[in-house]
Amino acid sequence: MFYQKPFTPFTLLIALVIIFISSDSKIVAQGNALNLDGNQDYLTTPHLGIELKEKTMEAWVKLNDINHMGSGVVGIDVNYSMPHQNFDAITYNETNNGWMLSSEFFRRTTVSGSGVKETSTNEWVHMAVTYKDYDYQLYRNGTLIHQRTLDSAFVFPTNSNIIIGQRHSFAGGSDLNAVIDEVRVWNIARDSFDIQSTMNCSCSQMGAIPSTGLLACYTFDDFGADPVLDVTGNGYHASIATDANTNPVYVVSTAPISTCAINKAIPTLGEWGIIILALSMLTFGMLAIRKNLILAN
Ligand SMILES: [Ca+2]
Ligand SMILES: [Ca+2]
Repeated sequence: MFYQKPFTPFTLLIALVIIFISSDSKIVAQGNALNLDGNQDYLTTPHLGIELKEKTMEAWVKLNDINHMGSGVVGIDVNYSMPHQNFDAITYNETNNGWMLSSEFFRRTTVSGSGVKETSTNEWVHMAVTYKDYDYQLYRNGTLIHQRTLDSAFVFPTNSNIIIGQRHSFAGGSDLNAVIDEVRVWNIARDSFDIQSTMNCSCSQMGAIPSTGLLACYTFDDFGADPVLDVTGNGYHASIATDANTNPVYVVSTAPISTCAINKAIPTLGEWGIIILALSMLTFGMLAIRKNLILAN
């Protein structure tokens, strides 16, 4: 007589494998962020060692002072002797117009009309900027708030470095008064989809952030570390500047960085192993059922 269990161990295994493979979200542990006090709190990296023209810089920021003027979040800086210093940076309020792009002598400085200002010290915002030749784009929370197409992109020389929490390294570079997290620098100009799709992701989540073009990423999850680890493996660890007052403080991050979609189009080697194992067990199971049916008849 024909008999088949509605739910065999083999179908259970297959169901588990399918759930595992199709799952596109993984929980990221609550990480840390860095609180900068607006007074000599900033970080710098070793020289990039490559020329940098196209680029993307992004970070989560929670301002401690929404009226602070001219502070830099993240930038690229090369400090020859003046007047040859060059920098590009995401800054807040240098001209009292909220978020903007700053540069040496305002050469590539740009802001949208009256600008976009923050109204709360309790709100995390994601800021991103992309630089292509004659195309600079500034995003707030993944939304384009300003585009400028008047200027060529500056080619930063190999002895440039990443600067975090300061507009520029030369004297007078206003220091950031904010909590920051998940700071990234790319040597490509990312598009809006790419920025939106990864802004809530962390470099600490394996596979969540594309590695192509990613120069440096700081999660600040290496609690207390100085220099702050560049988790890409490219070695651009960010040293905390010597501070004559209160140093930057690591804090538990409340930035909206948690679960994240991961492209599962290509299974990993381990996943291929599980698939092959499951298919083998399924085949043996089918054969066993078939054998039982033959014997039963
Ligand atoms: Ca973090
Ligand atoms: Ca300080």
